[in-house]
Amino acid sequence: MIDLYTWPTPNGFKASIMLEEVGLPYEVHAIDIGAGDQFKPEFLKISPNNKMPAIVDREGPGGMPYSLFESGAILMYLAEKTGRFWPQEHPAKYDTIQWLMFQMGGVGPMFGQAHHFRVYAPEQIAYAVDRYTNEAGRLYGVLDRRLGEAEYLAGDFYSIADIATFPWTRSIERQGHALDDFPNVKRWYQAIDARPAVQKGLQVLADRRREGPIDDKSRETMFGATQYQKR
Ligand SMILES: N[C@@H](CCC(=O)N[C@@H](CS)C(=O)NCC(=O)O)C(=O)O
Repeated sequence: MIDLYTWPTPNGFKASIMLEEVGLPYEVHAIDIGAGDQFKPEFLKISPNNKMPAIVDREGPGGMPYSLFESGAILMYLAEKTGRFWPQEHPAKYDTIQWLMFQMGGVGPMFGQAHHFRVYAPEQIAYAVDRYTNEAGRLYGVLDRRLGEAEYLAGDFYSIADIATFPWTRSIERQGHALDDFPNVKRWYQAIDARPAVQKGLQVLADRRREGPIDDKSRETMFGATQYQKR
């Protein structure tokens, strides 16, 4: 049994989609990041960077409980545990890793900043909005060129690199772009969106997702004094 600590955000959906894809039993624990659950001492023990998702595998290596934070590491762990979605032979192994790292180091942080300055920031700062909207567009261009030469990011197989990237592309309008401008990304997006396990993973805590502008309490918790107090 896997304990999944999550919230309905792109990073959270990576883990819930993967758990649905591999078919491991899991129990969901909501970490309401607007309410400050990520700062609770019991959560910080498994996720010291106060971010979700995190997992605890009750039957980890050696039969002992094992906890893990960082969505990319969680995907690799679950892939290795089940032998799914991460081929171990060369070159497929590192073809997968390079696109997973591209997501973790590029797509996630840059799209996240685009969301921040376009949607969450209390004031519109033109330089920041332009910078991250442009960077998101550049990264969509990289994805589109890659998906013009390969069916999936790592090659002709669906992998943890796709599972990591897909949830972020669901919010393309929030990043200031449109799928119609990236036809190869659109083709890939529609294929992944049609997978039943993906749809089930996207249902995890979906009823708790808040649409619309962020409220002041959540903004303070995530981007104000609560986030930056010394712990
Ligand atoms: N690199 C991390 C990023 C996770 C992350 O940014 N999680 C956000 C929500 S999507 C979070 O937990 N934010 C709470 C906070 O910063 O206080 C991963 O991929 O797991």
